[in-house]
Amino acid sequence: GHQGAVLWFTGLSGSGKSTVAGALEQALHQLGVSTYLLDGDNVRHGLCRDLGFSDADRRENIRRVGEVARLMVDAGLVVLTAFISPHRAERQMVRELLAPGQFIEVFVDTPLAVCEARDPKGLYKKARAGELPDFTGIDADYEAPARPEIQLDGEQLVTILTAQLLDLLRGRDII
Ligand code: GGZ
Repeated sequence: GHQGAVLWFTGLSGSGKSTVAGALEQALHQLGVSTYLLDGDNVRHGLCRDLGFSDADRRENIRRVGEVARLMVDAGLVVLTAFISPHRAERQMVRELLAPGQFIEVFVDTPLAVCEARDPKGLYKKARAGELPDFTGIDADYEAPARPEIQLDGEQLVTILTAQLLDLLRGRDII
């Protein structure tokens, strides 16, 4: 059957969260599944436009996204979120907002050196130059998930990662 759930992507900037979530969303649409993708592009310019990147602001960012995701799950959507969400406590907070089985933590595991080599927006370069303080992986921490529902090798092809996620969703009766 179909049931709502949140796929909570977490990983470094440049790890591939948004790319993989976007590809999964396309695949789900082809299967007729209703989805919504929440990411920095549609959240940090609106709902969370008052927030920056201090620990407190990141925490509030994740709290709001979690609450919105919960409302969308109640509406029956498969919600995909792509936020660094660097702290275990905040991811746990969102997990506890949802019913058991509705929170699927997706760790996009890409080594910092690979993310930094990709540097699609030049942000790592700026951070290394001291022009972007509190940058995750450089001078702000990232706490890798200890027991994510799934851990993806961020150096694999997006099509392979998408297939792994579809298998997981089928196995859990979400699609
Ligand atoms: C990390 C930052 C920072 C700092 C701006 N640290 O690669 P991007 O550009 O597109 O994704 C990053 C995004 C992170 O926002 P999130 O809402 O996902 O962060 S959190 O979950 O921690 O609240 C990056 C950009 O914003 N960015 N400054 N200092 N990433």
